[in-house]
Amino acid sequence: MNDIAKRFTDNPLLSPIEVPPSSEGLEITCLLNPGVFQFNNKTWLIVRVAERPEQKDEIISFPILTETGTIKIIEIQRNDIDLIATDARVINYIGIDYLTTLSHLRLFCSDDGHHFYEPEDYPALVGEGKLETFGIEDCRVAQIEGTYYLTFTSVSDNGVGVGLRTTTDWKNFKKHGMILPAHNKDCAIFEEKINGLFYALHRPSSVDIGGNYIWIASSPDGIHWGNHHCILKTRKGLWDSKRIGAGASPIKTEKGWLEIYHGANENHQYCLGAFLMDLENPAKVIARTVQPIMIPTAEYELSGFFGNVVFTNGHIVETDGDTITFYYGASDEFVCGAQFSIKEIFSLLENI
Ligand code: MAN
Repeated sequence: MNDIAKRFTDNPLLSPIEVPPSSEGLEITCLLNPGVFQFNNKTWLIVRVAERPEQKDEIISFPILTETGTIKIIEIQRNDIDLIATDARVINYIGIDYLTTLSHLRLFCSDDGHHFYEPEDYPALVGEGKLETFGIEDCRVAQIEGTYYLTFTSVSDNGVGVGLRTTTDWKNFKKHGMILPAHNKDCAIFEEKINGLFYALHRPSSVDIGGNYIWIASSPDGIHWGNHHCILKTRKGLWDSKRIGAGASPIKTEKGWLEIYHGANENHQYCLGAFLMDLENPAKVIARTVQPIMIPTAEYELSGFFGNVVFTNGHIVETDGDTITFYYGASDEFVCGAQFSIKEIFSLLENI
């Protein structure tokens, strides 16, 4: 492999075919982009489960949630002149954008970090209300002073924003609504306060002026965010030329806060890179990798629901202080695992 990720030999760890759908009439199309945390001496994944009805030749069909939480199936003839369906992930019909699948979040746990199963009595998290009718996606988990903060993408016809729920036991959740409004996603909260404040990376997008850049914000309570700064931009001609977004919570090292992020180019190839923020003032980026540290290369990364994608939003730092075990979505269809060495990432960081 032409990168520094050491992929698990038993990848993919989870495939859609191994898991039961949430309701009759739906099938799981993708299992992807898990948030990762440790709880009760186990490794847990909060996996994005994307579903839709079995597809027929002449009709595209997909589920959406009503405001009261029931599932409604929308069906559109493939030859309808008002349909634009060029991306597997989204369609446009009579001027309105929809997702082709509806996502919820489901918990899996493991004793060895390789074999994951769905534990009994832990609820799935589903979209709720007007701002989540197209589902919830790509959850990051930050553990701060005994509370888990779940930041995820909330999608509806109003736009794409960042939702927050908190929990201490993974059975009861407090809903804080949308903390960063549309268009915003890829929100990763730091797992430690800095000078008494919470910090988070996030990714607002601008349609015209600006771009898909990584920003930082701070907050007195983890819920209300302000003091926004744009800290990292896309780079013309490189692998991260079109859009970038934070992965999981930054990792505290002696040299600074280390963040693994995803970047996409004009061909929608998603790779991973890293950057380093100042320990005291994380709005200051000190260094960044020039080449990707992970490139879609394995068969399961190259072809699937949306091929040529590696996307991570969850990891664990092992007790050796150097190994990052991370989990990632491969081709938007499978959950996989791999490892990085922090030392090796540092050897590729270049000061900026
Ligand atoms: C976007 C999101 C992710 C997805 C990538 C690649 O960033 O929808 O969930 O994994 O695109 O398709």
